Amino acid sequence: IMTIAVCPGSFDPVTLGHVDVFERAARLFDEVIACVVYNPNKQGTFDVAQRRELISESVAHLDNVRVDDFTGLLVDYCREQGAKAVVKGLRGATDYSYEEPMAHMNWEITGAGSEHSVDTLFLSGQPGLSFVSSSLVREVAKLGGEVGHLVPPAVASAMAAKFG
Ligand code: COD
Repeated sequence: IMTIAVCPGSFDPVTLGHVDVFERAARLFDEVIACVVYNPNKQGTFDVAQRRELISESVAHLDNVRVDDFTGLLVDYCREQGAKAVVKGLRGATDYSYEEPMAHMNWEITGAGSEHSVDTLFLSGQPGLSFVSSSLVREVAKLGGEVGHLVPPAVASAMAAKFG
């Protein structure tokens, strides 16, 4: 049986912190889906198609990672894809306090151990990237700071094109 994991996020834009999580999940599962989960009422900085494209370019070296997008309840998407696991990166205790109730909720509403239960696995992010978030990277880039070493090359180019 093929093991499938979903790595969900806003990825606006994808950073090297996210790519580290995709790479590590790709070692553990047969197939990994990097899924842009978006809110149709929120515009975001990059549109969904561009976020997907930037992820695709950043995971071109990983042949068992594919890219998708979704709006709605994450566990519905997982069931649709046959994924029993959500994999997320943790940058520390603050991420954990935000993620823990979602992990429990997703487990509970999928039947807490039933055939379709969705579990959440946390990977501890690389300490050297623990300060990296999409929002800070955007802010620094917008204000003219150098973030090229914190994002994949495709993202650095896209931000240069967008913010000048
Ligand atoms: N190192 C390690 N991990 C990192 C790093 C880093 N430097 N940066 C980010 N991460 C992790 C984050 O902790 C997060 O887990 C993931 O990468 C994605 O990050 P973001 O910022 O792109 O995405 P978020 O946090 O905005 O995504 C939230 C979701 C869209 C996944 C969440 O809101 C969701 O599941 N929504 C769907 C609706 C739903 O089902 N709601 C009910 C939930 S119980």
